[in-house]
Amino acid sequence: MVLERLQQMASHLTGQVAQHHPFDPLSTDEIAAAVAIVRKEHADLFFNAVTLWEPRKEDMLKWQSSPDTAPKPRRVADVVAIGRGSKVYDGLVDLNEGRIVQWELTEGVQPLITMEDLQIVESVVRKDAKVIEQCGILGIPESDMHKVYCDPWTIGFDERFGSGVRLQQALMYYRPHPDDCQYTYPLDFCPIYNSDTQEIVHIDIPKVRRQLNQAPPINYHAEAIEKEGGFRKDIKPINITQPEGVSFSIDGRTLKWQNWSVHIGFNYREGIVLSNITFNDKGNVRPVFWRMSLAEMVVPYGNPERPHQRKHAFDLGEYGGGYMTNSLALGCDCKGAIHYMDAAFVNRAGDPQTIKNAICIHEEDAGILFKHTDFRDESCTVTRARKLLISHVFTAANYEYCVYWILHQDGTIQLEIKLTGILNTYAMYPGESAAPWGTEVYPGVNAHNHQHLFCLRVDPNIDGQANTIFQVDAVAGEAPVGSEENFYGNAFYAKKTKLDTMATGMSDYDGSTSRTWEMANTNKLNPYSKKPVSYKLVSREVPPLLPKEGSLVWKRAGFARHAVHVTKYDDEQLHPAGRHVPQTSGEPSAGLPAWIAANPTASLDNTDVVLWHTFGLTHFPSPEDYPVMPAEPMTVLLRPRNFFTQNPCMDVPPSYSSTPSQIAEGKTGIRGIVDNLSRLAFGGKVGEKGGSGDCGCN
Ligand SMILES: *[C@@H]1O[C@H](CO)[C@@H](O)[C@H](O)[C@H]1NC(C)=O
Ligand SMILES: *[C@@H]1O[C@H](CO)[C@@H](O)[C@H](O)[C@H]1NC(C)=O
Ligand SMILES: *[C@@H]1O[C@H](CO)[C@@H](O)[C@H](O)[C@H]1NC(C)=O
Ligand SMILES: *[C@@H]1O[C@H](CO)[C@@H](O)[C@H](O)[C@H]1NC(C)=O
Ligand SMILES: [Cu+2]
Repeated sequence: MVLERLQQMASHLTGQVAQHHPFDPLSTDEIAAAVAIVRKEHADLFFNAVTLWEPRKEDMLKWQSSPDTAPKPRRVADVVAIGRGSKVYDGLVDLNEGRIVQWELTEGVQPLITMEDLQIVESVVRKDAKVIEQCGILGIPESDMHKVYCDPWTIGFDERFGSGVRLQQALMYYRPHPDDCQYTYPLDFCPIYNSDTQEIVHIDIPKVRRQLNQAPPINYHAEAIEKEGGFRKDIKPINITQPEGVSFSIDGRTLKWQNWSVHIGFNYREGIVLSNITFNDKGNVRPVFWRMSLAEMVVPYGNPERPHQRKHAFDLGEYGGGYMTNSLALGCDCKGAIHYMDAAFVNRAGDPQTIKNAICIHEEDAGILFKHTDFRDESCTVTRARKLLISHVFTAANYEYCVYWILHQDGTIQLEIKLTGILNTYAMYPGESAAPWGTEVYPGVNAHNHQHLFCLRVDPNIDGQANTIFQVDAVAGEAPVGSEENFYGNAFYAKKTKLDTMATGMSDYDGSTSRTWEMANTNKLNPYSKKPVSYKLVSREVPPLLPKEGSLVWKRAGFARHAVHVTKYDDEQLHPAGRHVPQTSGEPSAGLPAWIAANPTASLDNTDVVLWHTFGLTHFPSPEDYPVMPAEPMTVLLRPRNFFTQNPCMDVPPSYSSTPSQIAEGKTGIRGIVDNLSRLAFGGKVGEKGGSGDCGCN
């Protein structure tokens, strides 16, 4: 009977499997099938992740070049399951064949903490006698335990407990009223929770106690603002109208827009994954990037008092940027004509789950694309830009991360991340100074210094897989003033340094040389510049990892030691802090440092390489960040350099264009139509202050 059902499911699935593009995330049916196949052989497990095991690049390239004769890469599920006694199983399930192809018990690791793992902790904490006792010491009676909350974090690594048992640390808070912001009322102790036995196994209690904050609540929700005098009334609506719809199309999960083509994937860990990014250059479809994602991040906090050293969440590797993703709403998260994509995951029990509207795709006006006026005669060309955004937003306990992958018409790809949400906070005792490791952002609320360091993984495919990475520095000519080569001393140039082996393929940021990195195809020169076709990584928010060499964070977050690491491509290398991140000791460092150590002499010259870029910001909190932070943006650009033979977007229709001859023949110049280009703000007549004219432009 069971077998029959499985066979039915399998034949139904074979049809399904055939339809998918090999890069598509697993569908809910495929997740259910993978779970059923695992269950057939292994009972009594709960599921941590069932996600697409991406096709091997070699197979994918073969299929791409001869889709009719080469086999289409199979659909394979990458499974992480947890058994009794914190036993971790890593497996692969071939969905085409309906069988397990790999199944291993992995010792000494802990897979990431899911939302379900997190949800349980609060109820356990509230009932725990020792926690109740600690709350009592801070002035919270047992009858108020329902007002006690916790943000369960991964424990990071605590040398007292190691990595054999699955643990979380509960950052404790209090809400006088359910609608109050708990971060105003942090509690000073930190229970440690065992996920396996679902009990509190230890409580870290500071030497100096900090009583419950007595400051009045400060909140940001609408009800609170109404009570504080209400909202400002001087905001007029801005309506976005796209009367003819959008300028992009989507076939399966492949998006086409303005010469770009990109496959949009999604997984529980990285969130959005962009694959097979190509640019149609006058009919010639040119590969640009094979795969791009946010692969990891770490948020180290800078307060040395124990146990705050444990606060350094790897939000992707320890929680999953996909698992924590929000369902997006029109007019709130994105505005205009939107296309959404859902995301499918497994839950603990093995059932498929869907997050509706996890990805938002839309266009926005992007200001001037290019413009030039001939100052002699008012002839002018001005063209407006638009951009296409592929975005998702995830909530990591107190923080929100808004991730925007942006395509531009000039061939640029931009990754913008906005940080918002709420600061992580800690309690203070009377007279305590938060400085220098934190800031008192509200009476009695200490927000610790911290960094947000993101790791962007870029697999370049600049006119092919054989690429080379150069560090580029703007430097003065070496020869001294008065020398023959540099007599006036004004010489400067772009100094290129090849990152040529794994051991030397790393580079720090240097703002003083406007350092950038070039991903180049040295086999192909631009016919004009005679320079290799390339894409340049421009990133200016690149703080060094502040936890010192040899520190716990330095050991665990090896990827963050340098702004750029380059590795030789390996299908297995997706997670720069390791496949299973929670409770790693960093001894030895997993991920990038291990890969480099294993293959130090591997050449990175003119071969298939991957660039890992760590960027972000160092956050010294301030009262303006409280009780909710206005979004702070950060940007990374990937710009074509010597890739095209001219500005690639001159065929975007201009808003206004005239030539000197047309002006000479009487066409109105740009100054003549100035007031006609847009509706003026105050609706008056042309020529008057605040005049209005009909739009003379496109
Ligand atoms: C990558 O995209 C190009 C079109 O832009 C397409 O021809 C090719 O088949 C795609 N490759 C894969 C593996 O989907
Ligand atoms: C603008 O949008 C608002 C809110 O969506 C709507 O109520 C209003 O009618 C719109 N106005 C126009 C002119 O389309
Ligand atoms: C962009 O694509 C269009 C066709 O969609 C083509 O006419 C145009 O030449 C392309 N532009 C560039 C710069 O390749
Ligand atoms: C600009 O607007 C004025 C008044 O509405 C009109 O007389 C003039 O012809 C317009 N110019 C153009 C170039 O459309
Ligand atoms: Cu911050």
